[in-house]
Amino acid sequence: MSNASPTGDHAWFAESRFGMFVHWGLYSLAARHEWVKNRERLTDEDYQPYFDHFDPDLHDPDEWARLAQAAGMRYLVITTKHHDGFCLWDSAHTDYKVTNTPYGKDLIAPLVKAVRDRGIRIGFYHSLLDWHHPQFPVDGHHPQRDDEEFKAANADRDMTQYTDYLHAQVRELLTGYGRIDYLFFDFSYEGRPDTWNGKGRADWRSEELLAMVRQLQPGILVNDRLDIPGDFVTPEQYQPDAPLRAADGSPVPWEVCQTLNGSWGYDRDNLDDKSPDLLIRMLVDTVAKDGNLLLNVGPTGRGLIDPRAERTFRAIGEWTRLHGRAVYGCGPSEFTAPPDCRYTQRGDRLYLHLFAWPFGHLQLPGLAGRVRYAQFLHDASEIAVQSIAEGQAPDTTRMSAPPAGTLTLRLPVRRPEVEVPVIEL
Ligand code: H79
Repeated sequence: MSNASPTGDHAWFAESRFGMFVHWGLYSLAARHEWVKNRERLTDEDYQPYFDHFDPDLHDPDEWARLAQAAGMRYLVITTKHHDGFCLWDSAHTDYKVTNTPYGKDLIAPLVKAVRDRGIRIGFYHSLLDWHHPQFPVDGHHPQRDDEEFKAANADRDMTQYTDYLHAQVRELLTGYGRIDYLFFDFSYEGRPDTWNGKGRADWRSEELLAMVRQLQPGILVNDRLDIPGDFVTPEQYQPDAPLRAADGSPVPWEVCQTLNGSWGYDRDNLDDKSPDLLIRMLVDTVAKDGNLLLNVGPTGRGLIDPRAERTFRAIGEWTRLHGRAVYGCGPSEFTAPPDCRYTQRGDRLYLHLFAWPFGHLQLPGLAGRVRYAQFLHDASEIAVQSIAEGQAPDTTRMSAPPAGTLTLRLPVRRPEVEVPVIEL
């Protein structure tokens, strides 16, 4: 793990494999992507109505925790502040916070409690960017990047003052809410033509920030977006094609974050939802490559998870309830899975996930003589197996026979009615 500082408590993280990401803030009222302020070049004044109308009267943190649990998720990560700078907790360092909206109450403490009460781990997402803070220098990602007045005002913006604010708020979050298991900072960027005035470790004072985080919350896991190594790396909306490795070949803990429809914040008119079947395959694919899946939902301005997202999460939960043994605490296998399949493994149990349904037989190279028993996971029904031992002549009466060492599974003609059938070997 040379690429990651080994101080965080990785055991629960690798065991959990599946978490819920929650993007919630003022942009949930705009309901058209969490980057709306940037995309539409909205000024603070344009954005103010969302602050003035933020009143999630139907919000029940236990409902979210229950849904995460029903989906089979073992941790929940909430946006404490996104790039727009709006704070979901009662920070002493700003007025731009939930307690000054019509809602008037802290949202973080009740959520942390609800999540903890259900035995789910809690993580905080915290934006490094801040498009509201008056000292945050305008850069290529800023909504006012094309505004000459704003650029000129950069001369009066003092990054150190913003970074002091960043550190003070992180300190608040890590002292006021009990044990926090996980931190997702977002994000660092080079000074390229499109992100002139990029920001990184020197701007955030990342070493100092990380040292404070670890001192306040020993064992906490911190992601890799401070522009210095963290405890895990974070591909975003992208499935790596193999387990991630450090230069010395050692495994690197990783977590892919994925959206339901391409937007992190609630996006009313975006119907581009991934199916439960696709999302389950993404979860399996992730575990087969030794990673975690952090699946996002963007609740509405009323504080509800919309029915479409809820149906999807419940459908995933149907699958994880029956197939959790092939996910939690599992990792990659030394064996190579046949086409359209993935292997996950825990100890001497090998799990074969079938993304496509084969024609009656499935050949598993290298497994002859190594499998005592095979069964479907969802109903514990036996699967007949036939080994062709090493050195044994293949049956010459057949047109083509599998090579020696292959294990043949005899599958039913009809595909079981689960999203992704799993065979336990
Ligand atoms: O919080 C979620 C996103 O809002 C945030 N990270 C996740 C977890 C994020 N999205 N994009 N980025 C971070 C990197 C920046 C991408 C950009 Fe663009 C590409 C900025 C400008 C071009 C995407 C497209 C955002 C605006 C236009």
